[in-house]
Amino acid sequence: MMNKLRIGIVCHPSIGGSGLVATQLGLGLAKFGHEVHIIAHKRPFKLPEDIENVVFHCVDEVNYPLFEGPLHTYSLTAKIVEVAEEYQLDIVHAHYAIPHSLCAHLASNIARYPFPIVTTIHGTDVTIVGQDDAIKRLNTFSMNQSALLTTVSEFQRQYMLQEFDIQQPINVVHNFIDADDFTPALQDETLRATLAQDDEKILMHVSNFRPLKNTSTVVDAFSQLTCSEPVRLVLVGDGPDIGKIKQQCQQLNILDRVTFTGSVNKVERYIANADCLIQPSFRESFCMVILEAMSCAVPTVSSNVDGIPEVVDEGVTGYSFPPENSTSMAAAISHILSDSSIQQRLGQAGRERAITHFNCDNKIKQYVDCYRQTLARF
Ligand code: GMT
Repeated sequence: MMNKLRIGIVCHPSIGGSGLVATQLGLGLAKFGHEVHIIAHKRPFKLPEDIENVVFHCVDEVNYPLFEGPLHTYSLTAKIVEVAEEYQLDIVHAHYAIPHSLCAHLASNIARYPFPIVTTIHGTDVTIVGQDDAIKRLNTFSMNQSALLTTVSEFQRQYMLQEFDIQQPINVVHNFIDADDFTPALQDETLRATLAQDDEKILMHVSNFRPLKNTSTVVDAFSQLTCSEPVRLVLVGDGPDIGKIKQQCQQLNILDRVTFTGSVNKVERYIANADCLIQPSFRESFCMVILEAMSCAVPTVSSNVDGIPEVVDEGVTGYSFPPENSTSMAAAISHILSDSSIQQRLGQAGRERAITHFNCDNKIKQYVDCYRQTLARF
């Protein structure tokens, strides 16, 4: 290996795409021999203990009755300063502009020696939160203070260039998947039996049930299926819209054909047992769940917004439509579930695409190139 890098990774630890990608990146970098320091408010849900070359640094809360709430951003900044100085970090990689990149910038100014910052934009930080005028200024500032920006799709790169006055280079590094973790080999009759009857096909949706995931369209499409075989809708995850979804199912009188799993830890075990996945999001810079399904050889029916067309191969790994078009989604799902050879062909093509286009090791090497490029210019 060329010289080892000492990399700080700042991320959201909760269940969600950006934290997952940041954690997988940290583990991959460590596997290649780099020293990785993950800095977050709690241990990321996918970060095991005792991994060689990985140290987790928990940000302590600063709480005092004078303040309205805990001082998250200051305590994060202080922790980045402490870790950067103690371990002599070469670089800090912030996942999300606000607040992580801004905190890293502040930390670099406070630390005894400055370090360069790479910021990855995952989508929500600039497309949704970033639309607030005040936050937009902070986003623009923190992105321009980064030595290099990366983002997870070409769509997202174009969006950043159009919406923000960006002065720094933006590299696209698509998200990636470990095809040994997300594999059809995880199909498991015992788990499947807890989700559906033996004779039922499984249509699955996985999300955090926020409004942008458009979960009412999942239920609409399910209620319009025309397959001859029985189909069960399995909803994996939890979030603000789950109550509305239960009501919608009740009104349509289909509640007895829907399974709600709530939040799960090993989502791959569930996805591997699906016959088709539906993700009709209104916004999605990439959509990790679609890639996870492809890797498990599960065909996908999704919206065709933002970065999704870069993930799927239309008509080859699945089908995509405008987010409101539940009728076409229902027709595509019925087509897939009515013929197991179609299901298998699309699923297999998805797995091949996941392995060839979104290979974990290749993307990690791309990130290492980004770090070296940055250090050469710093
Ligand atoms: O979409 C979410 O609800 C979670 C969000 C996040 O910030 O973790 O996901 C964003 O980052 C993921 C990882 O890069 C992408 O796969 C998601 O498409 C992106 N979400 C949006 O753009 C809405």
